[in-house]
Amino acid sequence: MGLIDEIGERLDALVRDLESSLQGARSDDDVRARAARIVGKKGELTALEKRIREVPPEDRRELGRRINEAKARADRIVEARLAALRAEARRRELEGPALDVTLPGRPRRIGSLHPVRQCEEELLDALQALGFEVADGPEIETTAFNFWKLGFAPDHPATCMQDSFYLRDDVLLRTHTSPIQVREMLSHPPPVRIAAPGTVYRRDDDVTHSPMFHQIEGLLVDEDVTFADMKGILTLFVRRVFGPDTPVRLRPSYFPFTEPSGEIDIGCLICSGRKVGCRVCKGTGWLEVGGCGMVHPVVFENVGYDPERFSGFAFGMGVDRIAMLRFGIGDIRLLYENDVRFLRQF
Ligand code: FA5
Repeated sequence: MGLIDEIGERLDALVRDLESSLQGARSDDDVRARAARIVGKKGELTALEKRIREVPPEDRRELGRRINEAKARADRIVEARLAALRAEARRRELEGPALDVTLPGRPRRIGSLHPVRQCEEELLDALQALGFEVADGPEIETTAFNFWKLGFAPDHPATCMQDSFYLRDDVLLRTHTSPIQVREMLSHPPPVRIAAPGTVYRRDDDVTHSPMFHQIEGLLVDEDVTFADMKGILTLFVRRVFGPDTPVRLRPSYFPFTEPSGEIDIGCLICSGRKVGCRVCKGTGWLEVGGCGMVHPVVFENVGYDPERFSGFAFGMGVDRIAMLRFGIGDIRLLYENDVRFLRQF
């Protein structure tokens, strides 16, 4: 018998082996594992294929044909066994106990908005009701928009490399939403009335300071806007959000981009001004919700607005802090741990 017939018989034997071996396979994986022993990369049939080099050149074509035919038969045997297993599984399912459609389904747990997002929406709703339009800007900001056009001096502590997350010397993760003021004024002539929510970043980390937190910026610019307008609108806004009788006060402060500047305080939501022993307002009766002030003429000059003709006010609030006050959360870090047991409460 020539070499070609010897290899040919071996091929036939392998295909028969495969067929009988697969009869014992009970799962798809089992079928594939058994098939791999013969037709896999390291299988016996694959090894035989390599022997094609040993036969004389005039017989190679014939051997190639026989090998391909054996492989095709092997493939058909594998497919047939897989199909038989599938049919068997279906038959068992149909013969098994009937599906009890009266069993109650598994309820899907409905998620809810994150407490920070809930507060952001409430604050924005109140501002939109007062005529502010929502605007936004990028989280990766240039030092020009984040600092210089807002009148920060290069030696201001906030501009320090240690205080902010810098990507390059002149590019950083924005430290507040105030650069949106600059972007808005550069791209729109007055009047402007925007509310801009956003994520901001600082090198902070303790129970009331997170390295990533959220602010909402407000900006209103027009002719004849006064400090009294600012106080009136802020009071309306705070009362819409925290209740109609909430006391509001403005406390002198400093921001490079507003003059005069103030902090917006509201009467303590927890002790309602009774003060004694209140841990939330630390016995002061007041809670700080953000900063505000009349837009500094330097900012108007930097964006090409005439400071003699236009005036305006801006404010910025920490949304996470407001959520903490609102829901009585003592540690800001709880807001970002994504623990569903905590989040489900709100
Ligand atoms: C500012 O960021 C000013 N841009 C706000 C402003 C806008 C003033 C427009 C005037 C006009 P300040 O650094 O105080 O200001 O931050 C504002 C609020 O952000 C704070 O009152 C506080 O509620 C919140 N905040 C600040 N740092 C953190 C922090 N690390 N984690 C959580 N909240 C913070």
